[in-house]
Amino acid sequence: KKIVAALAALAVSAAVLIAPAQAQDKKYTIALIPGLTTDGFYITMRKGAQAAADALGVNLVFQGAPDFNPVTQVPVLDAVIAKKPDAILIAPTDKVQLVEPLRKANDAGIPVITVDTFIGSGVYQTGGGGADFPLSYIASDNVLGGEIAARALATSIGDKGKVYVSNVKPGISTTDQREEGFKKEMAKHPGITVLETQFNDDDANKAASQLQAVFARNPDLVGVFGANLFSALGAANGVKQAGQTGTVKVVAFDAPTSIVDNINTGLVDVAIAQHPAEIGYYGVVSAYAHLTGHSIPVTIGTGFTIMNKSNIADPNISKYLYSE
Ligand code: T6T
Repeated sequence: KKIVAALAALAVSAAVLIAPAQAQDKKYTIALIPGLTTDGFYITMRKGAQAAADALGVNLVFQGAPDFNPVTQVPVLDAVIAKKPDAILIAPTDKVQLVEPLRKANDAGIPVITVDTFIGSGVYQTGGGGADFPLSYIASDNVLGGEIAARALATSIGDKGKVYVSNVKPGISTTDQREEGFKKEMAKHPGITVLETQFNDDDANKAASQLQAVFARNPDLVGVFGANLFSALGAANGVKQAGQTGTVKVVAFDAPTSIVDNINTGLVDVAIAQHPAEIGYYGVVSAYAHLTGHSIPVTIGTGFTIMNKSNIADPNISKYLYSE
């Protein structure tokens, strides 16, 4: 009887001990604001974020603008701040223009983590003020990505001839860094001339017409680096429309599913896939770790997968193609 009574008492005290812990179990809401909603890169990032949210019992809100533009992203951010989520993950569409809008979130006590792109210099938590308030930056190494692209293009064109970068617009951390890495590497290839960058505002049609205009001015053009998904798809279409498939080589950043056909037909030589699902997953995990009292790394670097004709059929490679 004594033993039963003791066990019962133990059970009661255990229940008392457990109950407050359960009562504290808060369901966190984490908002993910992409660069834009209709981009396979961010759609894939959302999937990774959702996988982590499901595993951790977090409520994930995905809210973004239809285009990659601070003018449309800032009102979305303001609306998200007004709903007071527990944390914000955001791909800021401009290094400078998103600083003050994001400071509002930080001042309201909402932790900010940037995914894919950064604000300021991308070096956070230095104590230096300015744009260093986000807790963490989770992304690809975009300078390295640009260097990889340059080496691939140099190989494709036999290390000589004229090339250019098809890019989005200045002020975006990712695509600025890709161009920087590309030019840094190309400086080591004296036989290659890098022509003036063409900015397409993330419009594939514009990138296609620019390719044709550059080719008209430079009939000896041998290559182009498309510095993001729409730049690359557009530049590749431009090459096709100019009837230069295989003659003007294309190296693409990003890996939408349509890149498979472009690789198989020889329109695109190499695609550099980022790992957006990984960025989303670790974004949510980091926010959750912070919210539950753990310290988190100030940067998390995610990887690349290099795709070409010889490996694109391999499931270990094709699994990195982006979702639609
Ligand atoms: O390349 C990605 C992303 O990394 C960049 O910041 C913006 O463009 C993409 O979303 C592709 O369209």
